[in-house]
Amino acid sequence: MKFAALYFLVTISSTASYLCGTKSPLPSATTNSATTPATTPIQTALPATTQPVTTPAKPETCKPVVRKEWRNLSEKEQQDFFTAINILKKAPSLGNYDSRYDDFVAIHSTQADNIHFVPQFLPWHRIFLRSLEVEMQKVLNQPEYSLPYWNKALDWDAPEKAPIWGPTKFGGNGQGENNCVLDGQFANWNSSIWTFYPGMTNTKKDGCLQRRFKKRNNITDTIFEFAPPEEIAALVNSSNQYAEFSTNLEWHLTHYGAHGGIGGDMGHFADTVADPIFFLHHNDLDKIWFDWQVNNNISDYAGFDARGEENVVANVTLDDIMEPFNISVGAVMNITDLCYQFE
Ligand SMILES: [Cu+2]
Repeated sequence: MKFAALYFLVTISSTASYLCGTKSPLPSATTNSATTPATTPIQTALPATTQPVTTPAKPETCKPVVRKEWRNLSEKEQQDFFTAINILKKAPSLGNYDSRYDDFVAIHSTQADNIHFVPQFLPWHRIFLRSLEVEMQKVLNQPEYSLPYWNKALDWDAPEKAPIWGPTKFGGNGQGENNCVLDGQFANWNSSIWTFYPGMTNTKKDGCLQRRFKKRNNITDTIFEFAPPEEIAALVNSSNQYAEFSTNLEWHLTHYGAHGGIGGDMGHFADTVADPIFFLHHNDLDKIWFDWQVNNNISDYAGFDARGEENVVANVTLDDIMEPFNISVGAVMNITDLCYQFE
């Protein structure tokens, strides 16, 4: 837990039709109690909880949606993002949570210890983003809708100046004692936090959506630098082995810098999904992984379990099932199989 807390914070200063299948009927909403496989002591320590996932549909041929960088979206496409997220925030949970959006927060929070510092980091976040994208398509009634990404490297030296922020977009820094987000399209969101991470309190905390920008040069409302484009290029070329690349990416400034730099909910290891900027940030990471896959090996999968004191080689295969989506790692290696591509 100490390790996890360090993950985002210390570093700077220093199921649904996830697959193809536009013709298939909407998946029926089901809940199932999490049956996290008890393969490690850490996993067994996770409390059982309601997992509000939708049933995966069977793959069919599909026309991939095209994910675009935020600033390449039209005004309407940007607004579609906010509309969909706010519909989900008002829609009822499929589990015991505050809203359909909060189901996603809870899924990540519940799985937090199974999906970080391990090879599943990248594939799990990929299917997680895809499951949100499918929900957004449904609520917008736009099968062609695609989840945007934020190319953070374009804003690396002054991330607070990125066009995603502002009173008609994501809003800005949190205000007041509790760092509540008071402007933008998520202004005054209630952001209930569940912490299922072992060692943290397993209770819900009602509060606001929080941001607490990590200042650059001690200037108010700035965000500490992200990684510039040449460092992203170096990251993509840092290794031709998935095991190494995945670790490099997870520990790279382009990952932790956005979590810790935006801070507040984003800086929280388990509950980071409470801030919708999470999805644009992780979609950027998904694209970086995809770029690596194209340059190297689309189905390379291996790696280390870095959750303990020492890195150990993890015994993983493409057949491993990702909870609670009940889908194999191998099924998400090629993004075309998940029915999306990047522009
Ligand atoms: Cu995560």
